[in-house]
Amino acid sequence: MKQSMTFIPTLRDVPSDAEIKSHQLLLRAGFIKQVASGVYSYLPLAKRTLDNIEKIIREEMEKAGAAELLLPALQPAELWVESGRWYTYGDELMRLRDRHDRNFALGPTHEEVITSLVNDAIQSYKRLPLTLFQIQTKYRDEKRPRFGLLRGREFIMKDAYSFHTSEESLDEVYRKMHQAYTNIFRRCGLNFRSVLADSGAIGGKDTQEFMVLSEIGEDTIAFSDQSDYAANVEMADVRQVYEKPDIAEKELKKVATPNQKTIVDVSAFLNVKPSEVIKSLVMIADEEPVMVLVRGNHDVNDIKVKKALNAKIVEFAEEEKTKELLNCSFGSIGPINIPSEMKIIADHAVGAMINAVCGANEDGHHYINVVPERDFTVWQYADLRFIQEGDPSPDGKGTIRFARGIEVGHIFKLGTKYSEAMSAGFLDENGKSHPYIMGCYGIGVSRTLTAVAEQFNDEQGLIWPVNIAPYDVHLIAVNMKDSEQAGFTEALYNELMNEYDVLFDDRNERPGVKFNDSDLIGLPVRVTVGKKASEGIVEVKIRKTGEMMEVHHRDLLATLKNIFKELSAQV
Ligand code: 9G3
Repeated sequence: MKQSMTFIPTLRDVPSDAEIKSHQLLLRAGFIKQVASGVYSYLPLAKRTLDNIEKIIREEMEKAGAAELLLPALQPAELWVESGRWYTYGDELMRLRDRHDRNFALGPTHEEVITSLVNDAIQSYKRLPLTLFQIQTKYRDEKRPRFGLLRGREFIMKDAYSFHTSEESLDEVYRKMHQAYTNIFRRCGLNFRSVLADSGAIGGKDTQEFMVLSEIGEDTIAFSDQSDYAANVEMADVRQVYEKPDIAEKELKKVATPNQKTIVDVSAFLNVKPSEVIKSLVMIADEEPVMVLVRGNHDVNDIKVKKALNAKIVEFAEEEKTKELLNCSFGSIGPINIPSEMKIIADHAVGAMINAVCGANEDGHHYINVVPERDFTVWQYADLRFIQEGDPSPDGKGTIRFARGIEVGHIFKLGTKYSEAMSAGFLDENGKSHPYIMGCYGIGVSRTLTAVAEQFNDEQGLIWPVNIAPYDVHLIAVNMKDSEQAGFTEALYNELMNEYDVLFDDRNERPGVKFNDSDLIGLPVRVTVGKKASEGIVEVKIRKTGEMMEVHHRDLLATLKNIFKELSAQV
């Protein structure tokens, strides 16, 4: 493609509203253009890059036995009413009415559509398992779209859905999908980890997220420094054995702690460590108030509280609710002498505390020398805290470290959540009907593009991995006005095109502009035709390493072959 023919509106300045490197560079390199908050145009370079990512995805989906289809973005509300999600999803679900005033949603995901489609067509167990996928635009009205394509309101997702008669069959497809995702992200050149995750609102049990390690990632990953254990921090189990200190129990005492609210204040005021203070919170679990206790140096993990209580909804109580229940403010809450209907659940670490401090449910007062099970009774001990850096890894190997990650993929064992909600299922060999057992598997395709841009760039611009770069070679004529150079480059262009995707910068621009744009766009290899054209010599530059070499054009194809062989071997 000649650059004078295509559309690559590069920018010299960094757009002010772009906070992260990938967003800045994709805008400056003329890959994307914002149309509205969280809504972007993919310009020719981004479109080609997306196509390359999608090509890899299709190949791996094919290998995993998934058949591609394309579902509508425009989804009738009836399907969402049937699954019950029309009323549970709020502003994030983009809704509209057609000319007959019928309700529709712009699809944020397609469980309803695909389950209804399969149910209408597949009744017999003989037709299962079945795995279908699409690559399609999704719509989610994010409250705070940001970071360019990373969190957009319109984005491209590959979403796959599998239908099974048994858990074993689901396990097999789930494993194949995990392998397919591993292949996809490796072939895209990404540095990623698959981590244990929380299935969130959509339910189901095992789920794993594929995280691209990045400082600007929205998720925190807890991983072991001596094994392949990795989990979204919300999900990481804490498997720590706490030893009760071998000290005598002291007599419980109430002390004045005027204006001491936080754990730090109270522990400083009473001259104890935060880990010797019991942090008490009131949470509302399915409308019931529950007192939750963790050590002062730990944090309550609400996902774990929800699991421990087997509750549907768990929220932190507002301060006025706490005042209503315990007649005190947040800083003075404690488990001693609370209303009998309020259960106490505590993290395992609390069970090993002796002579601890806790709130006295009286503003400005705390108890000291508190002993659990002497001064208050815990209804249930459980793992209720967030894992912390330095904790032992739950698999017993090594120590936990944290990293930030960008979620680019997420695979779920859904079970029968949707098929039951939508009475969708199959008849077994005895003609008995069962709900489908399902899995679903997503990849953020446009998010993957931006994650690659985030991981691979330098001061000069983007550095595209060889498998997904929009073009292989950037061919640059330094001076198109010099007829010998122009002619030589045209000939080279026609020769290279047979072997590579070539972007030919044939513009009448100053050399500096051409080289800056080339470094910004970040194609794997640049071939420059300059003063030595008369000797048949061109300059070859490898974008990733900056390595430059002069090559006679008769050796050029062989040189490029070696370079691309080397770049591909590094994937
Ligand atoms: C909604 C809205 C936003 C949503 C959902 C529904 C996320 C929703 C979870 C999933 C699960 C999987 C298939 C591909 C892989 C991910 N945000 N999710 O269900 F109505 Cl507004 O999408 N779906």
